[in-house]
Amino acid sequence: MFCPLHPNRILFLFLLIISSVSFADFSSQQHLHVKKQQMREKVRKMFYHAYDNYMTYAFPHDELKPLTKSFTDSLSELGNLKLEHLPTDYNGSAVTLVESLSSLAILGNNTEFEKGVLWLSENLTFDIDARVNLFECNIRVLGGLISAHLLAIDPTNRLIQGSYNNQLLRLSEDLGRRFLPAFETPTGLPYAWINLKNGVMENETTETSTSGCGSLILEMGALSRLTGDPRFESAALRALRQLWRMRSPLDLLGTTLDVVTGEWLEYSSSIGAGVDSFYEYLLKAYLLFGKEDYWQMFRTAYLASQKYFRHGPWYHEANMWSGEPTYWQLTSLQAFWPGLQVLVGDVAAANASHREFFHVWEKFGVLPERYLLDHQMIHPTEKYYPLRPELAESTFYLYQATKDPWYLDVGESMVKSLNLYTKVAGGFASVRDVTTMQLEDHQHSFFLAETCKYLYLLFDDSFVAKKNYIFTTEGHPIQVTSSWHEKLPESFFSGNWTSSKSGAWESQASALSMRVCPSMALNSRHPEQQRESACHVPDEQISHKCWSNKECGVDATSCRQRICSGVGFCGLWKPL
Ligand code: DMJ
Repeated sequence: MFCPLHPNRILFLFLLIISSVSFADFSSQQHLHVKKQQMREKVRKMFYHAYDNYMTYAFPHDELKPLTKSFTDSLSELGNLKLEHLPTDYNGSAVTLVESLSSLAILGNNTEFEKGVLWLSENLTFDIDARVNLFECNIRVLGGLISAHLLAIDPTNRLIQGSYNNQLLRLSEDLGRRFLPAFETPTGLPYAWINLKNGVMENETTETSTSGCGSLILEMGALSRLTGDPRFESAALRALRQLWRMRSPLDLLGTTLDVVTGEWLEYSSSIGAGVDSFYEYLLKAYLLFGKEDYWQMFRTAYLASQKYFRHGPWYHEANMWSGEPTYWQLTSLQAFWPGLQVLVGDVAAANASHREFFHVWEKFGVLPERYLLDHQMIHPTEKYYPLRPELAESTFYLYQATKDPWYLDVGESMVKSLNLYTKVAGGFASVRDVTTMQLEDHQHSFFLAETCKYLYLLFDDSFVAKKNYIFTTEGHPIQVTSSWHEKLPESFFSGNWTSSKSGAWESQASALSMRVCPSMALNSRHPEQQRESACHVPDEQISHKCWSNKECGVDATSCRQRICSGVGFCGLWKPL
């Protein structure tokens, strides 16, 4: 029997539904809150297990050997330098401590931060007869010191109780000066190796990588701004411009090159090892300094990478001259790319790739260094996982952009794996072979600088909230300030993140997204479905009709140029 409801009953039912919906909402928010809190504590424990063991068994040497509870002086070992080159009384440069400072600040451990700063102020010296890798020393030591200096002088952080007299800045300046002879080449491209005491060594190799000479601008630029000495920024910028001039007509760069002749040595190009942070620094230099130049270079390089490397969610390697695919491999370093894509607002592409990386992580328990995409198998010799941070980093950025709790689950699963497979009594050990989970006696400093930091920030972003930090490639935060930025505060760029709200969907996206792909509608009803790839260029006519190729755009999924068919329609036609 049909029984019409009394209006009061309708009202009552309506209120009941509303309250149960909001109760469900409330309890799921509560659940999220509790989960975040628990996970944050788990990551905090991980950090201190790694840090305390380093301080007990390795400090002041560079890195911890967690299986034998001993140390390695990796700053000078990076790139297989023989230890005989070092003075006998060399005790290391406390690289892991330098790398840990910004993480300690993020964890809110003011006491340990201050202790570390004071110890380094009194004991760290770069006047050592050691040949170091310029790129590694720049991102780990110079970046670590500059970031810690900026955190120490930031009155809102109150990290230092006593007085701080810019000791870390003076150390940074000293180190930066020792870098400068590396740039004295006919091309301005720096040598990959430099002796901290004696400059470039005789018969030094002239071979370097694209990332090696194209990812110095953040640290050296910041150093110039802080000291007033323009030489650091000029040297890094000159190298970057030279590298850019050497790009192919397809806007691709190779992987290795000669700093004296300026010739490419390895033509295969990718977003992974040997090139990765070059892309990252173009974008982040734009975010930090606001120079239009950086944006133009980044945009061109980014679109070329989408066009020639991307295959669905994957990125293969390609020949820089022909654009033809060379190696169909996933490398674990590539996993930073989705994080970078979030910064440009290319969230859909970021999400798709991130899922594939996580799929491989799940398949093995951790991410193998190299995975053959065409054979769906692990690379026969690169089966290791050295506690790399890149997947955690991208997971953090994607969670910031979407607030999709799925990314928290990803983080939880990573934390579980790290504790299960890599935690030992003496710290966290790298995995030598992900198929057997056999361990290796090395805890890289980036585990503290990046892996633990990004996992912590995933569950507790209070440190970054309301502040515009960019993170260097080694995870060291540098705040974006108007005094360093060409456009702030007048420009559109009012923060790293802009919020957009539409119905139930609330998201944050980089303000830059509008620059990459203006057709991305942030306020549409289902933005998660509508977000497009950055490379998308619509056909001129909605009907897709055309007279010539010029009227055709770029396909959003494959990033390939659409062409005009014989009967006058744009499409991804195979050439006849
Ligand atoms: C880090 O030292 C930096 O992120 C670098 O750019 C490449 N990756 C390692 C850690 O995997």
